[in-house]
Order: sequence, then C-alpha cells, then structure tokens
Amino acid sequence: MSRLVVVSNRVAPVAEDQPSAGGLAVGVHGALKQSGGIWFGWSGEIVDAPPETPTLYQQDSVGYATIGLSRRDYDQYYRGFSNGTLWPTFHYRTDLSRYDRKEYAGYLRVNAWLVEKLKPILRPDDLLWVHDYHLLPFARMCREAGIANRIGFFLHIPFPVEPVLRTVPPHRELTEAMCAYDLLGFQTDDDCTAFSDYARRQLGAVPQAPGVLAVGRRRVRVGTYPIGVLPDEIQEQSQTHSNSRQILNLKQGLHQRRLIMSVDRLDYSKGLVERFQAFERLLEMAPAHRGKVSFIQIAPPSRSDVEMYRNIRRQLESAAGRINGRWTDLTWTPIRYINKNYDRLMLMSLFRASQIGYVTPLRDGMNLVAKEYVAAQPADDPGVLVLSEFAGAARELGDGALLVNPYDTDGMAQALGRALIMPVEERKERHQQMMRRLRENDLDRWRDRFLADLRGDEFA
Ligand code: GDG
Repeated sequence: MSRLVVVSNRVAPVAEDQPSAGGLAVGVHGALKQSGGIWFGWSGEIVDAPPETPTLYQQDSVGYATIGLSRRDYDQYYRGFSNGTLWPTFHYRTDLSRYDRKEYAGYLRVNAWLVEKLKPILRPDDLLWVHDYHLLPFARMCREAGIANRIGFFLHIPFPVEPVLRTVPPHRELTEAMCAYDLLGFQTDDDCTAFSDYARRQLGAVPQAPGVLAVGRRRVRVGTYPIGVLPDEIQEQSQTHSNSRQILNLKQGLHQRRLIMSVDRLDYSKGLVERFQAFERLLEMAPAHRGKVSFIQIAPPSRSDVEMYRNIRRQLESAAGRINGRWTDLTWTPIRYINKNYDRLMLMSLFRASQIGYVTPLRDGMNLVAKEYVAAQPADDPGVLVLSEFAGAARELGDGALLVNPYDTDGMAQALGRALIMPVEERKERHQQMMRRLRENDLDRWRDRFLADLRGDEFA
C-alpha cells in the first residue's frame, strides 16, 4: 500500500493513549499508523527566519514534518487571507470578510513554499491528503513543481454558493486551482453541489459521470464524506469522570436544576450571541423554568489576534453580563460563561451530565460537538440535542434532534422548552435514531471511504 502523506495547516501530534485529542487529529493519526506515513504542516511557531528544511520526528510510528512561519507569512497567509477572507465568506459572513491583494499574494506564496519544503521528502508513489481552506491551491503548486502524485483534498468548512463565493475577488483562480486535485471531498451534499454548480457555470466544467467533472484537460472527482466521531470511545470517555469530584460538585451545586450545555471555539460562526438571547427568551416566556435551569457555555478563545474574534468576545461578555444581571438571584446564576479549555474527558462527562446539548451555529461544516454530545448520553436516560439546521450535522441527525433556525429567537426558546419536558420514551427513541447514524458514519468510515476513493482505479 502506498505511503500516506497528510498535509494540513497545523500539525497536531497525537500521543498513544492520549484521550484529549479531538476528532480530526485522531482520524488522521489512525490512517497514518495504518499505512505508515507523514504528517506535514506548520509547527504553530512564528520564527524570525524560517528554516530551509522541516523538522522531522517520529512519534508512535507516525512521522511528523513541521516548519515555522515568518511573521509576514503568518499575517498574510493565516491571519489575513485564510481567516480574514476565506473563513468568513465560506461561512456566509461576507459582511465580516475583507480582501487585500497583498494577503492573497502571501497565501499563494506560502502554499508554494510549503510545496517546495515537502517535495524533497516525497516518494513518487506517496498518496497526499490535504486538509482545509488554508490549502486550496496546494495541489496546483504541486503540479507546477512537477509533483504528479495522486492528491486528495477535504474541506472541513462549508463551500458557499456561487453568488457568495464571487465576493472573493480571485474566486475563479482559487477554484481552478482546486481542480488540480484528483479528489475533492466535502462535508455535505449541499457543499458538494455548490462546488459542482460553480464549476459548471464559472469554469465550464462538464459532468462526465456521477461525481466526475471534466475541467479543461483535467478530470476531478467530487464527493461527500461527512466527518464522524467514534461513538463507543466517547461513551467510555464520558463515564470516566462521571463520579469525579468536579462533576459531583457540579451536580450538587445545581440542586436538581436541569443543565443546558454548549461547547464551541469562540467564533462568530457558532451563533453564540443568538443562543444567549434565545435562552433569555425562554426565561421570559416560561416563568416555570426560572431558577430551574442553568446554561453552561464553554468557549475557549481562538484566533484572538484576528480583530473579529476580539469583537465577538466583547459582545458575548456583555450579553452574558446583561442576562445574568437581569435574572440572577441569591441562589441561581442562569448562564455560566467559561472562557477556557477543558480536558476532553471532562467535556464528555459534562455532556453526559446535561439534559440538553445546545448546538446552534449560524453556519458550520459539520459540527463535531453535536455528534459528541449524542454519543456521550446514557442510553436509558439520554439528553436532547437542540441543533441548528445550518450545521452540516443536521443532515444526519435531523430526525432525532430538535432542529432550530438560529435566527429565530422564539423558535429556539420554544425548542429548549420542549426539550426540557420531553418524556423519556421520546428521548430514547430520538437518541437511538441518532446513534444509528453516528455508527453508520463514524470517523473510521469517513477516513476509509475518502482514502479508498482516492486510491481507487477510476483515475487511471
Ligand atoms: C472545523 C469545522 C467540522 C472544543 N472546546 C474544547 C474542545 N473542543 C473540541 C470539541 C470538538 C472540536 O473541538 C470542535 O470541532 P467542531 O466540529 O465543533 O468545530 P471546528 O473547530 O470549527 O471544526 C467543523 C470540523 O472542522 C471537523 O471537520 O465539524 O464544522 O468548522 O471535537 O469537542 N476540546 C477540548 N477542550 C475544549 O475546551 N479538549
């Protein structure tokens, strides 16, 4: 079997028996161990002078090749075009997106530079699997550098529809570059269709067979590969801390109150402000719930050097302060807004201890928290998932979750109210339905399907 080379913006080494690692890292790591391979990308460090060659090291039979970025590269490629232009636009926030030619030039330059650094390590029959929006033109740069290996790409975030994508000035160049990949993978059918429609209309792509587009002289395969979790592992993890002092203290402090739980990177795409407002609406609409329900929002800061992220943090602090100021009494604080990172085992136990998983992004590629919440529930008394219809996960979990539109404050408040009184029989039925989908589309299947398609003979 050919060796696998994974390329992603950040490399996240996973140590053996490290239960704190998240979904993507675990999935990719599993694949690298199976076929032997290397994980290549940015080390996470900003350095004065980037080295000539990546640092190579081995951990648990997986090879890592990482390299630092200069301040200018970081500013233009990562903070600028990737997170100031692509991230907001691909999440339909064109109002928050900015475009700067210098940043775009930096984005292309770093992609080409990464290819140059990877090339000496590559073998002719290596299979390359490239991840996410930071690296849309990576394959084109590979082709220009004479690398003919098979290269697949998976987009973790949504792919926007044509009118939205066109607000990114070099949209055509970017999507043409994407066609240098052999296989393009998306989270949902909607994303895949958005790409294919764009390619047909703007690039003159011609569908040749289901999932195959001819673009000029190239043929590119496109497909949907919803990322998943490992439900059994999460079940186990969620029980590890169930009797820990922290969880017992939490339960004791709740005094039989119901618990609503949310966990998100602090990001404007996650709909946190709207979620806080809907929780307040519940308190306004249903006096019976006042003093009887607590909402914990864990939101570790992310990308805090991007201005928009500082803004969302300020907005949330003010919303939480205002709501708590209005409703808190001597014995009850409605919202606990926590700005720090928790250990993964603790998170899974918190999911298990809560009656509602409140996951309401304005737009999300998939949203693993929704899947983790479901997997962490006790089968005999499961909690309810309240899920945004704009999360990729809604495509799979729509039958079991209570789907909401995050722009509809009253609707979200109603769904919370319904979830709080849902009979156990209905909760069990919904949970079983969702567990079936989680098992069908688990993390191993995501990875295996993608790699099987990338290795397949259809390209010959
Ligand atoms: C992108 C796409 C897509 C969060 N806080 C803590 C913590 N987490 C973990 C969660 C979950 C992961 O981080 C977040 O994954 P999401 O899928 O929810 O969201 P993004 O970070 O935006 O991920 C998304 C994903 O890629 C995969 O393709 O689903 O749509 O945007 O696993 O549990 N983990 C720990 N402490 C925390 O405080 N340990």
